[in-house]
Amino acid sequence: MANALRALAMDAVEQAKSGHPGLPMGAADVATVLFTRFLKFDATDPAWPDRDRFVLSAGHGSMLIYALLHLLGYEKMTIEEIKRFRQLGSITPGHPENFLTPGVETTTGPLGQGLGNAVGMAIAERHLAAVFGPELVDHHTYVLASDGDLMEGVSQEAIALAGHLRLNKLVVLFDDNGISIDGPLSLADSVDQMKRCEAAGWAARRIDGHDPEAVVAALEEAQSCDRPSLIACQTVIGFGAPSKAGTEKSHGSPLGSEEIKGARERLGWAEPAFAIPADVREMWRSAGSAGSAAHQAWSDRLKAAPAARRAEFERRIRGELPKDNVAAAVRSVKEKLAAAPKEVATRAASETALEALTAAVPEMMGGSADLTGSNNTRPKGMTVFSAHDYSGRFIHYGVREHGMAAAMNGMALHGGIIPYSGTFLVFSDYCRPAIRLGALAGERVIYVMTHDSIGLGEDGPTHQPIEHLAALRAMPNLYVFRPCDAVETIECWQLALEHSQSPSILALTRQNLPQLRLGIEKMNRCAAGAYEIVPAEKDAEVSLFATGSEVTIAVGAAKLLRERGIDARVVSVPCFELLQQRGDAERAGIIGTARVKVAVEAAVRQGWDEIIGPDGAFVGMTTFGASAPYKDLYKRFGITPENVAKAALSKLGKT
Ligand SMILES: Cc1ncc(C[n+]2csc(CCOP(=O)(O)OP(=O)(O)O)c2C)c(N)n1
Repeated sequence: MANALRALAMDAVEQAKSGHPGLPMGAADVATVLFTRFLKFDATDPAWPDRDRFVLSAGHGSMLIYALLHLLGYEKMTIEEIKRFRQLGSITPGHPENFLTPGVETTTGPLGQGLGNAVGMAIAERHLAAVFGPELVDHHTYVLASDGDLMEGVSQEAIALAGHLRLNKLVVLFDDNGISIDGPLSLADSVDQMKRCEAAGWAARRIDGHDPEAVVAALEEAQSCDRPSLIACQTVIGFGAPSKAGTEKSHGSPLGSEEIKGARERLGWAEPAFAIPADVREMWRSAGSAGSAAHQAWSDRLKAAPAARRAEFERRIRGELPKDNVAAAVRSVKEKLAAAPKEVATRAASETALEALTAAVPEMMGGSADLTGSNNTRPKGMTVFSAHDYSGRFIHYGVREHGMAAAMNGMALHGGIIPYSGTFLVFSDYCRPAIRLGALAGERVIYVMTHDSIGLGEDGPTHQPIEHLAALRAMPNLYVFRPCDAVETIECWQLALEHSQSPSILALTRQNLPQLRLGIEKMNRCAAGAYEIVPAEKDAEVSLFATGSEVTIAVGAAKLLRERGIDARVVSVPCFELLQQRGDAERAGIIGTARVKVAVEAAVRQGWDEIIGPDGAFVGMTTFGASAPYKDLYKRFGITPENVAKAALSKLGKT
């Protein structure tokens, strides 16, 4: 059965003239034992909520999972798809993509991310089991990780977090082949991975990854372990290839026809390319349907569950918001703000928003990378998710931004959870690889990123984001929100929750801001991405555009211009991406036709030209910031109402 995986991997890579045969050939025995003896799944329903999750963290070995899905009888994974490996429009892309291929749990390729995702999946499983009971949620998360996965820094964060939380249903099969692209691992690494995991509170053992009985014994032990498990499976990369096995030459390129011929002889595999003997196919197929009884038993338990619990479970798994609850929560926050306007930092406004929203949306799970008090992400009464209480909804991720972001992707992918968490905006750099994969894979993950400009003040330039808004706005399928006051904050939160196929970032201030939106407005004005927050008196000569804390500055500038007899309007731009999605006419209407356009944002200009044009004036940052009280910094860098007014006047030729 394992040789069938090897043959398909060799043949598909050869046909595509690119790909990685080494890992699938080396890990074939381990994967065969896992999928035929342990993994709980049903090939006829890849989305069954209580299936075990399998994460191929070493995504370059994608042919392993495609061959498995094909042989197990996943309907969409036909032999034609295997033959179209890496071709346009196939469901067999170079690296696995969960949104393309039923049976693929997560998008992997950037090493280490899959392991981080798996920790999030294991968190989601424990939490949902605590909430809905083991009769509805009780499954394992298995990972196949390579040397590269374990060398990446994010793996340390993921391993430490999993050990601390005692995620005992997480099992990592380490493809311990001692080879990476440059050659033997000894060129670059001498870490004892077992000791590393043990130090983090895991169980670890080493086995011969080509001995099926050893794999069985290790997996049995892992299943009853009270800690996460690492099974270091010693394997030979490219197993079976006569001259390339055990070397980096089998890692990432086709073996070539001679080598494949030799491998077929060594493995005793007489079939032509892409052919599987009927008896082997039959054995794989029966493994593929073995889970149907467990699936049926689970469906019966779900049917027998009290109606309300069942409905709630199904709603959460569908990823459907309790819309009325959300609307009522947003309304109540807005009503309170209308009755008693608040001058608060948007991070504090976000806490108020979260108090209402997390009460209305029980699937929201919060957290922070050790900045809970600064990010304001833990609403009153939200209990902590810990090894002692998995029903808690707040995760202390520790100082592990990357691991946190990767885990949140896994929680969202698992289903039934809407993860959000916090750090400083400047540390979005530490999360970026995971944010990118979340955006690519279309996951609803919400980042509260506070201390969003020089407005954070005294902590200085290391902590002051400058290029981050532009860099994040450059990423496809990511919504970057920068609300200007408490009302915009609750509106942006609502939008982030409603975008079920995209991650969102809320960039929030440390410093207090006045409430600009007064009175009661039912409409979510931020939904347009930008809107006129201060209209022109008659005919605007100047349009001022701003986001977040700088909207107040723009409003001040508009006032100064009026004192000079110049009619100016102010447009708040809480979300570039939503503005871009408007139709041309609507967008043009929002941007307006004033002769002069000026934008103000305490960040770099990049990206603003699409609103103000190359002739527009920009007041913002061109250098790193500095350490000082924030009011001094705004003056030092010239981000003031006076300077904005001056920039407009200069464009009008009225200095
Ligand atoms: C973050 C990241 N860096 C670099 C790569 C490119 N890359 C792909 S596989 C690999 C290492 C291969 O070694 P190993 O992980 O041991 O896999 P094996 O050779 O055993 O298949 C590298 C550097 C990547 N996919 N992700």
